[in-house]
Amino acid sequence: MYNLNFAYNICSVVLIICSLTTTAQSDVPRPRGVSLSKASLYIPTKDFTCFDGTVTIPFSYVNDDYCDCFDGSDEPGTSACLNGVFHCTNAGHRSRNIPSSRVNDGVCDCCDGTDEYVSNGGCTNTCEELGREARIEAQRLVELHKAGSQLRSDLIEQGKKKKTDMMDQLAQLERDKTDAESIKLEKEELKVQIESKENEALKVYREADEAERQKKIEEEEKQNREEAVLTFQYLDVDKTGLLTADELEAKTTFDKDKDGVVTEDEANYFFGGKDTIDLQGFVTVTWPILKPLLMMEDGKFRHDAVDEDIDQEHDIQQEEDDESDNEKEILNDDEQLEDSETDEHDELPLEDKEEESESHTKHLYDDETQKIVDAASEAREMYTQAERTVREIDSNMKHIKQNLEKDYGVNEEFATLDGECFELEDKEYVYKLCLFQKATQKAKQGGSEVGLGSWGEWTGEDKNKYTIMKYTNGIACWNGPNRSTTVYIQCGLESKILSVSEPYRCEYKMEFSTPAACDYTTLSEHSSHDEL
Ligand code: MAN
Repeated sequence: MYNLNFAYNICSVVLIICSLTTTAQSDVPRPRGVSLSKASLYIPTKDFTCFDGTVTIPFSYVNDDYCDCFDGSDEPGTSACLNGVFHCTNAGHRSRNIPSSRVNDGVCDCCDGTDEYVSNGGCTNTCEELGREARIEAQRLVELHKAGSQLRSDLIEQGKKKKTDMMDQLAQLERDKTDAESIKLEKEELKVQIESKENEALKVYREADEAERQKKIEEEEKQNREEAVLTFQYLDVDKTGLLTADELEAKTTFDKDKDGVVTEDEANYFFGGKDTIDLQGFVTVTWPILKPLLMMEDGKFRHDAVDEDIDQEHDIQQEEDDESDNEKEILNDDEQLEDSETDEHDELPLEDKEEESESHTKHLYDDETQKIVDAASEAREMYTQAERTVREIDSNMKHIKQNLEKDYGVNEEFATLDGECFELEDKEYVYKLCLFQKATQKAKQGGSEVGLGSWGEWTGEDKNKYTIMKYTNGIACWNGPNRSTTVYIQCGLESKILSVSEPYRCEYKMEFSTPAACDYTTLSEHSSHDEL
């Protein structure tokens, strides 16, 4: 509706003059419903050829209330053809074409009432009045455009300056980038050199670390085996060197289904499918399955529970068993194991551990190595900084290039509005338009901002290109398309949102006024041209 309004407004000056011309020439004889421009195609002394050239008929067939032409051109003043066009002269106002099917339909479409000639449809001629209003509106627009044109000129000047500044900045950034890249290269070379030295200097420390790591692994393996052996000896009640299902009977850890009985099948599971298992088998087959179970039972994934579990059973057995001394020894050994494990499992948070090991290794370097390590850290830091500088320059350049590519109007009149944000509240929402960036909506009762679209393009037609902006790809509508916003731009002395509506779900419409749209020259060009 607005774009029509806009075209209407812009052209109203033209049309007022047109209507004057029409009045002056309205006496030219022509069939009813024919415009002045088409009058020469209807010559009463000649046959009439339909506009599409398909049929030629005697002139008397024109407006005889029978449709002879496929294009309806023989019946401009009747409703006989579905596709005909009736021209209202509308003297005093702007002339108008309506579908000829509306002729004599009882509705006054032309302000001069000529479309309702049979009954005269009770139509009164309102053209003078409407024309007067239109002339006042046209005058208002002329005044508005005049008043806004100085502001527009300022915006053009600022816009052009903004573009030139951006180009200068880009040129400067290009120079900066060349420098920054050579610095980066230099820092990289330094880093590579010193890192190679560092690598060499740390070799001996790395080897020592690796040896220490290996040693630790071996110790752990040894300790694990010892634990396994102690557990085996403890479970091997009859000291035959072979574990049997009977020996596991009272040990709840092996009672997988927790039914209170350790069956042969359950024992076999721990014996790798066999009826018995010897120490070697226990260490390699049983212990890897058993240990995690014992740790889990404990709830800490530690060995303590095994021991407690086994200790309890052990206590019971002690009363029955004569070999209690031996078991006491095992218990003592277990306690020792527990102690050493507790130390080991006293976990520090990972970061602390890393810090600890870092500072630990730091202090281990000899002075010369430490100097090299410090120099390498510094070189790495310098390189990272140089790299960051290049990245920052790249990102600035990208941003400026994007802006330089934006269409800010024929004279850059919209350039200064880029990034300017305007708000308008209705009952439910606060709408925000950041020109050439995005449109958003925020519910007054709370919640986050909803994107109604990002800057897309100008979509006005031809001369009116810079009257419609499209913002697309907003947040997806529930079961619908992505939200989008169409902004209709008109001349106004102030840049602001005039109205917001949602004519279709998730398709928003904003009316926006700005002096940037006060193109007085176009307006006066129209009027002077039409006056002629
Ligand atoms: C929100 C708002 C409305 C929109 C609905 C669609 O409530 O963005 O503008 O119509 O979602 O579900």
